[in-house]
Amino acid sequence: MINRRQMLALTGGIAAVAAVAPAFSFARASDGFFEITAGPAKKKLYTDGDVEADLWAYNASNPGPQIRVKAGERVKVRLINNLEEPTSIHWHGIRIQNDMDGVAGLTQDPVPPGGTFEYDFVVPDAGTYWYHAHNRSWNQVARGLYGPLIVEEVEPAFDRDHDITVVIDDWRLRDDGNLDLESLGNLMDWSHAGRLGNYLTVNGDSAPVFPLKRGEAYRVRLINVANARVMEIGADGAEGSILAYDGQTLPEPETIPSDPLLIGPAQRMDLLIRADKDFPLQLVTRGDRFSFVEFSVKDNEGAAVAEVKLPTAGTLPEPDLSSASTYTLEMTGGAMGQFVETRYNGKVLEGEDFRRTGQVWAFNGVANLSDTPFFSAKQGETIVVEVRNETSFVHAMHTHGHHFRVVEREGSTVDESARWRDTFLIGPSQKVRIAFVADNPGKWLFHCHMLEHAAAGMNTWFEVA
Ligand SMILES: [Cu+2]
Repeated sequence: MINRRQMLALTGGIAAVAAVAPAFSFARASDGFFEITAGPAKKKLYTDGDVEADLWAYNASNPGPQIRVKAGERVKVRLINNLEEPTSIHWHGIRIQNDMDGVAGLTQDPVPPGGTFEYDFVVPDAGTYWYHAHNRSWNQVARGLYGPLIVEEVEPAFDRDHDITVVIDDWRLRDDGNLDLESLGNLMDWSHAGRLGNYLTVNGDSAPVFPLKRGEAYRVRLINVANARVMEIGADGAEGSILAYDGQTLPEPETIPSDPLLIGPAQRMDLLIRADKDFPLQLVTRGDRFSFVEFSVKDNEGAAVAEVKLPTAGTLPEPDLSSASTYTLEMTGGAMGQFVETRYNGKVLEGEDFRRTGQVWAFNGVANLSDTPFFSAKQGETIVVEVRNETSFVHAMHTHGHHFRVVEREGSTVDESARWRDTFLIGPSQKVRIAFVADNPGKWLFHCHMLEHAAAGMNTWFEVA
């Protein structure tokens, strides 16, 4: 097997080919539904590999077709399942109507092979989102079942030529360039940091180059679709600011810090970039830096540089901490974790049960979903969840149907108070408190977005009446 250093090093050589933001196309059926077919597809990922990789893809494309709509519009998608196993689509970060959330086993039945499902929902907030398979997602997302979902402002702040989507994935490939399927489901990955890849792509390509015009302002939408990799991204040379986290625009842009940008699995970050000279984005890992995308600056031939009107922040209901109901979530399990009695499907796990069931993590002593919710909220109630990570690993916790504020992060001096998020990172032994208004009725998943951790127990759900 190619080791991580060799493979990541491959992305160090920037491709000579200029890649513009890919044009995505859709078949729209006569009844107005976009059709998305999940099925097998081939694509060469590893440029020096011998073979095309056998992927699972939406409309035979990796990433899946880019869905672009405007805030307040309806999205109608007919999912057609041409896979060999059941599937569903989750619309990550959308404050969506519950029965359209796409969580197989909680908000809908999985769509069987040969079956279809019609998603029909309104997107309330402009921002950067994505969609992905939500049945056996540790397997289906790893094979390529995801795509960007971009909700434009009603009056877009940037035109299409100045709005760049950067979908970043890490794949685990074999020497010949095909997917390493044998390692899927490996309990070693499940009980450690999740299934990390050894090869990065951007919009399904190796190290693409995006041309920019000198001095002009661009929005760059970064989306981490990796199963488990927390990406530390060096953006030295990028002059600009952070406009949004997880799809929600900040009231005031933040300056891009000199430290690498930290983007966990499923998280997004929108940057405002204005460049005078070429610069790469680099993955920082174990002290090394690997360029995985380059922005190449061209003269704008004396044309006037357009003024930018910044996007404005949305209006989410602000949590009222004085009246909040507080719940505690203890995360336990995994390698090097303290042993805690764990129940799965109502039964205490012991001995060989862990290996047999693959349930090696737990929330409050329960692995995966139980019949009763973690908590039940009244609609409009402010909820505070105090999450205590009693494990030896970092996690990426995701709430469905709601964005939240991080109101306390143990040991941190970073001011996160202006940010809304749908996914937060929590370090080993760290305590984080989040707060949100439970305003969206239904049954909502709350889970680790390191997909192996979720499959191995880090899943719970809450109910809003
Ligand atoms: Cu995790």
